[in-house]
Amino acid sequence: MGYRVAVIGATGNVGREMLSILAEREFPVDQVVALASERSIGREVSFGDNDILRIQELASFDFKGIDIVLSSPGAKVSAVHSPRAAKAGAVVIDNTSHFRMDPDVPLVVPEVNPQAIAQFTRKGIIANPNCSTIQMVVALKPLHDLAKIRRVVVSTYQSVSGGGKEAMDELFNQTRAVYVNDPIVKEKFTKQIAFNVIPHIDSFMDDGSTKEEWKMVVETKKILDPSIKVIAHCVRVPVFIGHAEMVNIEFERPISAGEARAALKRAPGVAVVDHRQDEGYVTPVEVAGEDSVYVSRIREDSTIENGLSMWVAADNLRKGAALNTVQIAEALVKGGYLKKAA
Ligand code: 11C
Repeated sequence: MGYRVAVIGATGNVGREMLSILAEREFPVDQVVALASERSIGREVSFGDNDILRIQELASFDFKGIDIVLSSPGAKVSAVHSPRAAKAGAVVIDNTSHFRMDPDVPLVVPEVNPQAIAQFTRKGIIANPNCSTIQMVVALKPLHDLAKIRRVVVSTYQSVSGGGKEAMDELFNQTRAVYVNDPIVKEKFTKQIAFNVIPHIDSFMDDGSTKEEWKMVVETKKILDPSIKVIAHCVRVPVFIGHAEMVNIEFERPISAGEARAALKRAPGVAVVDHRQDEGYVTPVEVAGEDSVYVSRIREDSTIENGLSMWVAADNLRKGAALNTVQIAEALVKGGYLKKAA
């Protein structure tokens, strides 16, 4: 006996990854339903190596009898359909930004704040953080436990897959256009992304930061510790999959690179590759398809008191999104939170 699972946004980058990770990790399912908007009706998606699921329309789908919903459409779609699914009795794990800062919705990274899962009973919804936040807090958690973090300065190098399939197509098409001397067409990105970097992800806010940068600040506080000060600089780079971050940290007490490396090596979900030599670090192309958050380039920063810098890379579609939602679902099962026993 397993669970009845619905995936919303099943044709998107993250939705397809959710289906493949559910199958890969042998999540106990009795039934899997793939949901998307009307324009995807009739399309098919794979579930594992052998099963093909026909897309059903989200708007008319009745969630009665569904145990778990993994939801990754746009935030506006989630705003309507996640509460609808929760009202019908499902536990919803929502990968959009819509519910993340709702005080009645836990924002969960299982390696960091698994205890927060229990709060799902308030609304029936658990929020999955932004990809750039997830990989950073997985790496910060063991260091915060060791020497209490005061302040974090993070600069990101985010792949285009964070912007969806159309953004990946835009990088491909622009790259091709440069080689064959065709005009550069911009649709998702405000500037040319091929052979360029863009210091702008999501919309601008009144204080000059972008929403992506704001998310990294407020989500880190909600997940890890509200007293940590964070400033983020989020940059899109011409990479298809895998976000990287240079993270500079100020602690309450001195911490050596050796101590940090040892704590990170013991931490769940973290892989340390830090050899201080050519190729002795991990880059985004190597993390695509991997589950761990990779930490490299760990070194002390003598320009501030108790400072340390590190490089953090992870697959934004897996640990940054789909894998984290499936891990939350696994934690719900393990914690005995779901009505039916597997
Ligand atoms: C990006 N981090 O790389 C974004 C994608 O709030 O879930 C995820 C947006 C979100 O473009």
